[in-house]
Amino acid sequence: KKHQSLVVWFTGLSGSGKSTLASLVENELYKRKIHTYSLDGDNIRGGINKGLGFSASDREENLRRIAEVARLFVDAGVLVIGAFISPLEEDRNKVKNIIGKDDFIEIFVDTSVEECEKRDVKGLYKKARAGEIKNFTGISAPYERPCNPDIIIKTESSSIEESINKVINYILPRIEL
Ligand code: GGZ
Repeated sequence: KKHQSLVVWFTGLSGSGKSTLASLVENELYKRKIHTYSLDGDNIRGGINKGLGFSASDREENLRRIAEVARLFVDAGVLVIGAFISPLEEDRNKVKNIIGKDDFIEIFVDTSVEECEKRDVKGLYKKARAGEIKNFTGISAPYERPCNPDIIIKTESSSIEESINKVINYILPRIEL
């Protein structure tokens, strides 16, 4: 069965390039008149999940609620793009089960912690190293590489165009046009 609505889920470290990719992919889908909505830390952690932090249990609850919201959007016929670190395989599997495995595409943005730390766009790695941010993924909290992602994007060795094409070419045949 083909769907117009499903969830395209980007997982990877802070600074891996998830949000950048997500927004470029959304642009491409927009050009093709596909109705999308992006969920990310900015519109989730500041609102519905205000009050949740970065302990393992807060991350689990963060992701559970996001999955429930994403499911509602899918029911409403919208293609959801999610960009969350979602560091644990178990939590990602729970997300997948809430959304439904047939409506879930997992994209691993595989950028090494060394590279993310070198980029350090927001200065968070520096703060994490200094102990000013606790439980920081990749430094003082775990990131488990996905066991079986649908797509792996290596931002250190592929161009942004290549990466976008890889995602778009995977999505398009899976949605009704
Ligand atoms: C990881 C943190 C932390 C800690 C604040 N660990 O690069 P950013 O800044 O803009 O995106 C990161 C965002 C991660 O939120 P998620 O909801 O995606 O995380 S999870 O899926 O694990 O629930 C980062 C910022 O929040 N941030 N503290 N300790 N990232």
